[in-house]
Amino acid sequence: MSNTFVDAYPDQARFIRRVFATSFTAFAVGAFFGLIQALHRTDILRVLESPDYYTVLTGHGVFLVLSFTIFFLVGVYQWAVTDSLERRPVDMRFTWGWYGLMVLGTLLAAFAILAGFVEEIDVSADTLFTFYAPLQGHPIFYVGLVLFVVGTWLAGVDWFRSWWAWKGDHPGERIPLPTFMVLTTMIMWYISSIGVAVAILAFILPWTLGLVESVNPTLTRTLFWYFGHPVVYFWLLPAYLLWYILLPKLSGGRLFSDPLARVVFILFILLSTPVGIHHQYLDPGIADGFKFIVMTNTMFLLLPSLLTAFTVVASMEHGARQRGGTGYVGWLRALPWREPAFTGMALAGLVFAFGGFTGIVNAGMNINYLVHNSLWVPGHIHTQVGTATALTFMAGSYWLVPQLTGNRLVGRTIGLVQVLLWFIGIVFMTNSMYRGGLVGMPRRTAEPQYEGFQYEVAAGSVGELNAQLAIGGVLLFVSAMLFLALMLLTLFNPDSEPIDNRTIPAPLSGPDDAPAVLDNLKLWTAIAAVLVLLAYSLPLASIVTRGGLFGPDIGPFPVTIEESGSIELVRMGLEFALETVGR
Ligand code: HEM
Ligand SMILES: [Cu+2]
Repeated sequence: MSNTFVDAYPDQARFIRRVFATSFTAFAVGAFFGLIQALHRTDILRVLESPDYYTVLTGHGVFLVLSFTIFFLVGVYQWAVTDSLERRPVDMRFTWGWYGLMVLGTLLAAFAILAGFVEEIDVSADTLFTFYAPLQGHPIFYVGLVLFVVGTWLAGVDWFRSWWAWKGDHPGERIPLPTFMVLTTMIMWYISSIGVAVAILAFILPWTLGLVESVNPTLTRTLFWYFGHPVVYFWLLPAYLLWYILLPKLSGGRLFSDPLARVVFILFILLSTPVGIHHQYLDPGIADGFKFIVMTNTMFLLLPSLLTAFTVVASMEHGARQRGGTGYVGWLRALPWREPAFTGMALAGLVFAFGGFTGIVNAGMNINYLVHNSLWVPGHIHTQVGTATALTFMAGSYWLVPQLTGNRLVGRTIGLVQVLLWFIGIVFMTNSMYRGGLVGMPRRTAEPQYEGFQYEVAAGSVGELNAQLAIGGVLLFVSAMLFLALMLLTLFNPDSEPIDNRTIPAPLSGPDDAPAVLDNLKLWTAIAAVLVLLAYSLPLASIVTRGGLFGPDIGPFPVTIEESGSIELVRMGLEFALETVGR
């Protein structure tokens, strides 16, 4: 008799399966768009006109870094809370409610993006996933984003409610580590997503609806990046959760230190938000002094990542030694390398380290000038969220999905090939992107070659870089499709039982070794708020003083939206909704 998650919580498992299916659908579309981009910008195969490249790129960004990652996050967090508190949500209808809101938001945003391909529909949102002014998309796009974010807020409320209910039954007990990670992530998310909510609701949406004449672009950019940096941790922290909770178990051991894990998550609450301006080193209108302070803060963010590297590798070593591994490095051989869930996560961690080093380059105020807006940046993106996160999610699914379905994983060896293919594909593609960026190849363009201009590549050639990018992109796409196929087959593989049970072994150093103050979430939230005020009040005040709340009158660029019937419809819908709520 198996003891899986679905045996204990069948309706929860059904819910999480649905959430994962949504996430994987977004992944499929996004990966397909990625393939189109890789082949188009290297001029190997062009299935679209170049102007449509921006529609594809917007879809790629939004579907992957917002839909795929965040739906996976809410699925994995739902699992983590239920499993570690050993209780169902207070009200399952509420749970389905926020999921429904997130789906509705995604559908609206997806419609606005994809309608850009259809000339007959007067709707488009080629704003890229960094949707600040002066790029302007159709209001439906922003309404969708807002609903999606509100959905995630309610998901957090749901998890906090579960925790409060649990606390009533377990007075004085330490918060179980997985739930602790969920709650701290959500605190970070509440603090940071306020920025994007204000940007959209107060400025961008009224502007696209024609209610205000113009916006202050520096202000909307700053509000966007206020959220735009922490959102990268929102993608990453569920991967951290899997590294801390699942990886030690898969290695055959136990988590090295629960207290260190708690410290890491607290550090993310404190440090994630006050650094967003590091995306604006080249923006005029923000004084160098502020940028310099932000650079210093950013370098502190290395700390939680280094602590994580230490804790996770120590846990793996412990596991390997439990399995008979010996020697300074010889223990590495004793790890379960034939297990795709393990190998995928280990490779993801390796790539993450490399992404961290390139992130230091981006973070440096002076060398940032060298790589800014070049192909280097998507190189960095694909090592971080595109691999550390995405590959961990895929690898984690090889363990989680059998838990959620009660079925044995289909094609373990193919799974191993799949994670290796992703790793090889990312090495090719990002190698090309990093090197291309260093010689000045621009990002976000269908036509990176200029007439009568040659890139000076120190070693190799532009042709070789293009070939690597295209080969890498194809391998990644094949890998993504293999993953999805294995997931589908596993879902339809009844009459089988998973090999593993759901118990997560206790850490070597448990929660009782952690100072009680770590669990004082109110205290950390207050300190985080103070740090945010310190980092942002002066820059924002100076931006508003100089440019005004709604800015000088600037025209939207370049995706102008004409007053049209569909905008009128959205406006009427919003007015109706406001009236209904007001009543
Ligand atoms: C099949 C796998 C993938 C392929 C072939 C691929 C390919 C590409 C290419 C070629 C670009 C550069 C476009 C340009 O600047 O002109 C790009 C950008 C990007 N990719 Fe991917 N990618 C893949 C998977 C992913 C994943 C899994 C993520 C995140 C979870 C991701 C996130 C991004 C982001 C955020 C950008 C930047 C978008 C922008 O500049 O607005 N990609 N991708
Ligand atoms: Cu950042």
